[in-house]
Amino acid sequence: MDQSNKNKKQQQLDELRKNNDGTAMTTNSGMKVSEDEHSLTVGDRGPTLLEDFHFREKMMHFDHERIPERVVHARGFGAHGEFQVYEDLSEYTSADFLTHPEKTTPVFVRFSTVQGSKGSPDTVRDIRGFATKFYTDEGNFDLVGNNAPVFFIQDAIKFPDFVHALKPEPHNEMPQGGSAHDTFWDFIGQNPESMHAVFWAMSDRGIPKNFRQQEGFGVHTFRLVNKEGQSYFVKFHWKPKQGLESLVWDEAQILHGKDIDFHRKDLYESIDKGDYPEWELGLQIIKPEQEFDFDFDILDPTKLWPEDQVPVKIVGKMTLNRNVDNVFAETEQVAFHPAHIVPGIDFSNDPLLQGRLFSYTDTQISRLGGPNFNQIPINRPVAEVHNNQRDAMHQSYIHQGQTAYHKNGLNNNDPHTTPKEQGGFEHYHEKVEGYKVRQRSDSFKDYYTQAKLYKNSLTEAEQQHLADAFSFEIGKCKSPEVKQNAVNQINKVDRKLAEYVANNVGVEVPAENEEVQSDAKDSQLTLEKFDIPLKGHSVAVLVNGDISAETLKSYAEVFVNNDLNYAFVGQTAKNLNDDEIGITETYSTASSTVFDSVIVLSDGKEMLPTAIDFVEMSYNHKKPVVITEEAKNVLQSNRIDLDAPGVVVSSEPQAILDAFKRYRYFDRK
Ligand code: HDE
Repeated sequence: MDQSNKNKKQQQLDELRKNNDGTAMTTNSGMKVSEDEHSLTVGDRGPTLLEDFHFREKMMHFDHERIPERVVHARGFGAHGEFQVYEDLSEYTSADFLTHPEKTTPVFVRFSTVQGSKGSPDTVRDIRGFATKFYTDEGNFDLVGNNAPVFFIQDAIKFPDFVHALKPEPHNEMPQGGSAHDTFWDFIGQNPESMHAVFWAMSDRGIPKNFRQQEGFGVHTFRLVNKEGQSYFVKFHWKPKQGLESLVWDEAQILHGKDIDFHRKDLYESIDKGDYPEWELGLQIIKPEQEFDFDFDILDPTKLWPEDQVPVKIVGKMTLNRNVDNVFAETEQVAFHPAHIVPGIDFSNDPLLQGRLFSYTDTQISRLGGPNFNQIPINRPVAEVHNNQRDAMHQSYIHQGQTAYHKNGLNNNDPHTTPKEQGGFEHYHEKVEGYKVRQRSDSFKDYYTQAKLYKNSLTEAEQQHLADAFSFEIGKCKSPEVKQNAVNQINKVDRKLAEYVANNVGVEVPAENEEVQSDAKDSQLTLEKFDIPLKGHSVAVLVNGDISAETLKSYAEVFVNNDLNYAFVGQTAKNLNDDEIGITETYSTASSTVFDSVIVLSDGKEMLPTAIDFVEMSYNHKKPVVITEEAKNVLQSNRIDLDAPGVVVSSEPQAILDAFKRYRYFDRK
C-alpha cells in the first residue's frame, strides 16, 4: 500500500471511531463494551476483580472453543458446490435430484485423511475420505465415500479393532498420520480380508497429489429404486475431470515439513482463483437377477465391480465453486451419515454398511454435543423439517403449539406422514429369511484374487512404487513376527512381490506356489488411464543472477496463456519492474516439492548450491525440467542427465509445453 492510500485508510478508521459507526462490540447478552484490553483491577497495578463479567465471559468461551475431533477422518477440508444430473434417471430411481436435469442441487464436500489427528500433515500415505452432502429438495443425501473402491474389513463389528490397530499406538501415541507401524501390520497379518484395500493404500492412490485429482467411491453396494418399486444394485463413483495424479513417496515425506497444508491449500487456492474442480458422477448398475452372476459377492465391501464387467455410466457433474467462510462452523461441524438417504435410494445388506448406519448418528452426540446437530447451519436440509422431536442440548428451533406427538387430534394430526406415492420414503420391500447367526457367507472368503487383479492392472512404474511402499511400511515395524506374517499375506497375492519385500525387510522368503492364480486385469485401475489437462499445473522458474524483467515477462505470458501457476524463485525476493514482475519466492521459502516442474534460467555466472539442489530434487522426482542454454553451462551436477526423458534444453519460454508432454517421467533412471 502506498503512503497516500495508507493515510486515507487511517482517516476512514478515525472517522468510524469518532462517529461510532460500523459494528459495536457487545457481550453475549448484547451490552456494548467500552474497553477490551484491560481486566478490571484494583488500581492499575492491583489484583483482578471477580466481578469482571466481561473478562469471565470472554475467557469462559475461549476455554471451550475446541470440540472433540472425529474418531477417524479428523483432518479434513471442505468446499461448497453444486450437482446437476445429465439425464432423467427415472428408469432406475425416483430420487428427485437424479431425475430432473434442469435442477442444480447444492452440495458440500469434505476431503480427509483417516489416521492422523486434526493437526497431522496432508500428504501422509493413507486412504482419503471423500464425503458429499447433497442438499436435495427431498432432504439431504450423504454419499460418505473414500478415494479407494474397497475397504479393509467386511463387518462393522471389526471397525473398532481395525481403527485401534491403525491409529497411533496407545503406549506412546506414535506414529502420527501413518500406518507404518507394528499394530497396523499385525492387524493385516491376522485379518487377511484387508489385503485388497492394503494394496490400494500401498499403491500411488495412497499418496494423491491433491484432493482435486482423485476418484471417489461410495464403496458399498446401495440400491436404486424407481417409482414402480423396481430395484437395482448400484455402486457410486466420482470421476475427476482434472485427471488422476499422485506424489512420489520421497516428495510426500518432504512435503510433511515443507508444507503441512499442501492439499487443503491446493483446493482453497484453486477455488479462490476460479479454477473450479469438477467430478462426474458414475453409476455401476446390476440388475437384481444378476446378483449371483459374479465370482465375488456383490455385498462384500472388500470387492470392487471390475469396470470392464460392469461399466460405469456417467450421469451427472459436481462442481466445487465456493470456499467456506468459516472452517469451524462449516467443515468441522458438518455431520455426514450414510443413512441420510432420499426416496429412490436404499441400502443393501452389505454388513459393513449396515453397521455404519448406526455409528454416524451416534458419534455426533459426543462430537457435536447433543442430538440437535442437524440444526447446525451446515447440516440443515433445504427441505423443510417438521416432526415431534423436541428439546435437548442446543435446541435452536422455537417450536410452536400445544402438541408434540403423533397421532394427535388437537392439531389436525400435524405433522402428518406422507404416502410413498406422494414422496414419502418407504423401505424397499426386500424378502429376507434365515437363522440368526454370527457367521459370514463363504462367498466373502476369497481375499486375494482382487488384490492380484489390482496389481496386474498397474503399470511397471506403479508396481515398483507398490513394492517400495510395502518395503517401507513393513520395514518400519519392530516385531519380526509382525513383518513375517505381513509378508506371508503378500505372498498369497504375489510371490515375486513377497520375495522383494521379504529381502528388503529382512524376513524369510515365504514358501513358493502359494500365490493366487489369476492374470485378470482391469485396465481402468491404473492412474495412467486418465487424461490430465495441463491447466492448473505449476512451474518454478529459478532466476539465477541478473535476468531482465522482459525475459521473465515473456515466460509469464506463456504461463498465463496456458493457465499454468508459476513463481519466480531467486536468492532474494525483489520487484523487477514496477511491481509487475518480480522474484516472489526464495530458495529458503520455496521447495521443488510444491511445484510440478522447474525452469532454470541463468546469467551464465556460477549457480548457488541451493539452486542446484532444487533442480536435482525436481529431476529425482521425475518432473519435467527445462534448462536454458546459459544455465546448462553452469549447472554443475553429475546427477542430472541432460539427455534423460523429460529434460529439455532450450531458452524458449514455450519449451515448458514440450516438457509437460508428460507430468512424470518414470522411465528416467
Ligand atoms: Fe467412516 N466413520 N466408518 N467409513 N467415514 C466416520 O463419523 C465408521 C467407513 C468415512 O468428512 C465417523 O462423523 C464405521 C467406510 C468418511 O466428516 C464414524 C465404519 C467408508 C468419514 C465412522 C466406517 C467410510 C468417516 C467419524 C465401518 C468409505 C469422514 C466421525 C462399519 C465408504 C466424514 C464421523 C467427514 C467418518 C464410522 C467405515 C468413510 C466414527 C463404524 C467403509 C469419508 O462415525
